[in-house]
Amino acid sequence: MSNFVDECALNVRGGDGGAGCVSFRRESHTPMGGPDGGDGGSGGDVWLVADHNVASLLAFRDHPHRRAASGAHGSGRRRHGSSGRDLEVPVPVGTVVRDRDGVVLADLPGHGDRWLAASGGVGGKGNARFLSNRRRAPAFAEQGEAGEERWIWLDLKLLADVAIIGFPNVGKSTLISRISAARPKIGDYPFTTLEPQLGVVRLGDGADAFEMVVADIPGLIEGAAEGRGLGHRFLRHVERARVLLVLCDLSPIAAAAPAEQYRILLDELARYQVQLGVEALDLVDRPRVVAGSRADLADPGVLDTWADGLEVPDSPESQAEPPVAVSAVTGLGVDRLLGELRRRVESARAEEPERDGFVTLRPVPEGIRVVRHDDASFEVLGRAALRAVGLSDLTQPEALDEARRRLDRLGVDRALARAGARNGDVVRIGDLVFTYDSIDELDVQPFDEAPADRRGGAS
Ligand SMILES: Nc1nc2c(ncn2[C@@H]2O[C@H](COP(=O)(O)OP(=O)(O)OP(=O)(O)O)[C@@H](O)[C@H]2O)c(=O)[nH]1
Ligand SMILES: [Mg+2]
Repeated sequence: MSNFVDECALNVRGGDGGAGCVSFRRESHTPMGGPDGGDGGSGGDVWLVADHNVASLLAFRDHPHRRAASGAHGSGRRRHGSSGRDLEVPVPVGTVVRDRDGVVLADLPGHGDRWLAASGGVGGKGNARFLSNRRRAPAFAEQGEAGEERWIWLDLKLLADVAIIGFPNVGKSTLISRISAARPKIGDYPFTTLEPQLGVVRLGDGADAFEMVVADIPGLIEGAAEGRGLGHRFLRHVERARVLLVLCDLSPIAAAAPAEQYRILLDELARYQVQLGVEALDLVDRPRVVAGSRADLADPGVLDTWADGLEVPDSPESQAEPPVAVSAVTGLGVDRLLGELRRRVESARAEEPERDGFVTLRPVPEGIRVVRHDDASFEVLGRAALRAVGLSDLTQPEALDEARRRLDRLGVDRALARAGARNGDVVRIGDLVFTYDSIDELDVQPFDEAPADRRGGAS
């Protein structure tokens, strides 16, 4: 099985918050001391971090779950539980994150870019926090909030300065192995390269030093759009290249004349662009450099004339320099080609807008949401609502009183009414189940309008 994985699903889960503690001070001279239960620690967050040492999404193929550590529970004497450690998940540079519906949540194009994939739960408050004038001995604490959990879909689109495209067997891999430290497999047969390879090309030194990342993409053939050859599977890795290097085989054994190869390759790029239906994608207008490969094998006549035939309708003026004939074996033309690529990459980089705010983010809304189930029961969803009822012992009148007040503050009553709940309907919030009219009866209404005699709760 291939070791290059460019799509995967990942399940991320933040650590759970630790529970708050119920405890009362005990000292020899104060047998019935005040509450001193400490808070639970918060759970760790899960972060995706772009890392140029990670080449593909392989690590997630067989192990798609990542979970951060949970917070520790609080304990007596107001000792707070420690927080769970954050988990940093390294992903390749160029990873795009989507949700179930394909909506882009984040894009991590630079080494070190970070995105919060799942937040840890908040730790519960200990009973010491619930001490008030009217509540002298709170015998409940808050539970820790569960960590956020979700599936996300990762999609790798390599970020290269230059992507080499060409027919199979034209010498793409031989070229990248000549100009960089990359060592892809080279073979005298089509489709030797089955997955994209990146190589770093270093030019000049001192103040003139320059680096560019070049991608060797599996060969393309006519009809790739209809799935021939390796199809369009790898063109996604061309999408974000700054410059395209179109390599046409000049050798007598080439599958087609150089100009014909060029035409077919551009045609495939155009079809790919149409298939994606993304107008913003400008593959056909992307700066490109055309080069002839295996020039040492070419007939002298071909060498003189091959570039004349590169007339392509609607072609942009991006091909200002005459195409270069190169041989990756003898080195002919390679320096000139690299100089040309460098110029193009430098000007493409210079034209790019400064990156600020590299990720697009759609945070999960904090509020509450009411859904109506098929059995006519209602469920209140949302972190805030779950947190409101996350108390250690809801059979306690005091705890229930606290939960009620919190739900009221969140506007749960109004939200239920708006959703069409009527007296007698069953409502669920996390583990708490009650009937709608009982909310009213239990006095969930704006706090300051509550009758004074009920305000004191059960104490
Ligand atoms: N004489 C000569 N042979 C070359 C040159 N470049 C590549 N070759 C040979 O051409 C064959 C194909 O080379 P590759 O680099 O594997 O070609 P490729 O374009 O990567 O092929 P795929 O990965 O199959 O798409 C190999 O036998 C190479 O040795 C060259 O400049 N001159
Ligand atoms: Mg190859």
